[in-house]
Amino acid sequence: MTPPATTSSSDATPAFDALIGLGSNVGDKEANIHQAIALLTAKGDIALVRASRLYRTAPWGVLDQDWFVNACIAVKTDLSPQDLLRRCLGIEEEMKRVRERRWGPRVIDVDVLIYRDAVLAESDLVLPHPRITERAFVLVPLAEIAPEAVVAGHPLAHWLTHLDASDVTPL
Ligand code: PH2
Ligand code: MG
Ligand code: MG
Repeated sequence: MTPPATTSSSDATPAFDALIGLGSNVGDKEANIHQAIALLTAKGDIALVRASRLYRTAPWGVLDQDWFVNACIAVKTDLSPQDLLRRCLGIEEEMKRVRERRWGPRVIDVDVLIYRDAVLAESDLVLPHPRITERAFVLVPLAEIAPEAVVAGHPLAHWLTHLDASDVTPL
């Protein structure tokens, strides 16, 4: 097993095993994010290390839908990437997510973004998540909790300088 990802000793950021992204644009968006985090950590095998603020974000990809609330969390877990993915999808199911349109409206989306140093390209799980560097709604909350995490050869803070993040604002 690879060791947990770590951040620099120059700040107080604790070590984590995985970084997870959360999004909602249906119903009580803020409550949905909080509920998903509570469900994710309820069994005791996923521990919350750090949570970003909640952000109001403009829709990306499919533009004719309501604005989103997005957040990211850092967790400690011994679950494998696949087991962690299954838990994330299980929470979406429990919260009655309906999949109609790719990138369309959803009560909750829970994505495994980074798992330790894992580089995976499985049919249902690509790590690091392939679109992190293109999406300000992911990058801004993620860089808040793990600015030195490396994606595609550069720390998140680097990618942030390449994106317009003006439509991602803390709630
Ligand atoms: N998720 C998508 C597509 N577009 N836009 C925002 N602002 N936030 C999201 O979480 C989001 C999106 C597909 O995962
Ligand atoms: Mg998803
Ligand atoms: Mg997603």
